[in-house]
Amino acid sequence: MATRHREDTLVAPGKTKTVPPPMFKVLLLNDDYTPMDFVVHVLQHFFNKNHEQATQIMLKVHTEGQGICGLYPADIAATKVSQVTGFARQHQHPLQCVMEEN
Ligand code: TYC
Repeated sequence: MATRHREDTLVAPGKTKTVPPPMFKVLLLNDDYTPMDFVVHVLQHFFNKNHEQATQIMLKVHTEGQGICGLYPADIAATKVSQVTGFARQHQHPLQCVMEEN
């Protein structure tokens, strides 16, 4: 009796296509009330920045109004926005975190 294995199905080499997922920027927006050290902590904890990188991004947001925390697929970006917003509200800060398609 013939047994067919999945490995028998050949795909021509070089013809498989992987389509990259749409990517989203996660941004922090400036406000007048959230403490600078809280924003630095958020960037370190949720976006894996070191203290120096986090400080630079925070200062960019503070002076220019917004700054990029990272670039992620839609579901991960949405989770970051939700986690950061929840964390800020728990601490009664008005910090805004948003996503936009790259
Ligand atoms: N502007 C705030 C202050 O002066 C600091 C701040 C930076 C707030 C970045 C939000 O996303 C932000 N305390």
